[in-house]
Amino acid sequence: MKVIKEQLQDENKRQLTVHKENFDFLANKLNKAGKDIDNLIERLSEFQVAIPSWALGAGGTRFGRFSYQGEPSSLEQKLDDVGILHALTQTAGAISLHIPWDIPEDYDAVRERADSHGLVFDAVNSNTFQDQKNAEQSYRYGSLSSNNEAVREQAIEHNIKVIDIGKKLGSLSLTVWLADGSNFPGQHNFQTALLNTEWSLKKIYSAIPDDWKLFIEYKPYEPNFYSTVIQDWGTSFMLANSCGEKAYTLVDLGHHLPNTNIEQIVATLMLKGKLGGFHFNDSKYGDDDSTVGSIKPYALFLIFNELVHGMQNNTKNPYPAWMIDASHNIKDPLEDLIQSLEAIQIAYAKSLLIDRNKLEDAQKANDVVICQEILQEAYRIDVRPLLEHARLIRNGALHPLRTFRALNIRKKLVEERGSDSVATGL
Ligand SMILES: [Mn+2]
Repeated sequence: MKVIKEQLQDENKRQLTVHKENFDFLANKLNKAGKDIDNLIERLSEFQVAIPSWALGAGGTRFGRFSYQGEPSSLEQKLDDVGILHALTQTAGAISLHIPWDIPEDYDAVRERADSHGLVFDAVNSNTFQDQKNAEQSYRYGSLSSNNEAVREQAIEHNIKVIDIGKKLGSLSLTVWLADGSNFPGQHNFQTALLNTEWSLKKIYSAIPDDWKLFIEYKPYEPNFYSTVIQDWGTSFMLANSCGEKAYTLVDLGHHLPNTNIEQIVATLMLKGKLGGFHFNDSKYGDDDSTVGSIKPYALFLIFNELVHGMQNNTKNPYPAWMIDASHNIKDPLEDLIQSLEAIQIAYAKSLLIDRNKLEDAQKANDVVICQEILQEAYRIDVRPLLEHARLIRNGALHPLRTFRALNIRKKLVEERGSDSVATGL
């Protein structure tokens, strides 16, 4: 299914007068403060965030899963869902596939379908945290880190197959999230597990095409509860350096222990040119994968402050690959993603409004109070009319969530797919 352009425009017309009032008020204020509105709008329009195929169905917990009606049960339907998000928000122009959950049967058809929605294929994600049917080796005790070479070889082969699938779709990166670790003290020889992982990653790296990037994700715990082999950014950074210049660290917001200063990690990695990818979500306790900005929007803004600084100053660092890695358990998955996309754009827009020259002066003068004032001045501006404007000029929805509901999109998806369709892979 597709969002009908005319219906979307009708909705926009109804909301246009209020938008114009709000936009003019804000634009006037920002103009007076010397901000370049056109440039801001352009930056917001350019900012595209990939949607992972696994976020389109309701997520579960280890206690159970409550399906959401009308979930996409094929790769084609997943593309349609991201197409709907992109039509409304104009900021979800890419999809990130998970292999083996999303292996295309007909590559031409899948590429065409994506193209018809204006979507490109972002990073492909491998899976060595589950055993696949008829697999010779089990990942029960690890994959890339396994002390059994046959297990490592199988996991490496899988990653190389994922690269091949990605090549056929036009992806330009592979993300490796390694669940390997140990559950009890003494289970792992930490050094052996790390050396085995390095050995495996180097083999995968040698299959990475020249115009591709390898992203290495880290996470402190879960699914293993005593140790994780790639537990933190330092370990990921070390492994990326040991693989080579096409390997980078990937920061997932949920993959930190509570109160970790993620903005500082971002700054350090960008300074060293090694922040390759970024996964958005939010959390209260652990890797909760909650809606972006739902718990700690100010922390997200501070992270964006460093991302913007890095994008402006660290020319060695590539433009990061942005993705939402959230999956909620009770909300409509598409509404949840619309809320996440909005939160990301809000944090980005606010961080673009930080007066960086003034901040630098205040930092040099050690004027701690003014440093805080400058950040909070930007944070307190309601930037939503800028987001609306950026969507409007790209023929998106002024208000994506309201439009999603006004056009009864979920109801139509249920009619089309049935009330018991379940997203594949979940
Ligand atoms: Mn992630």
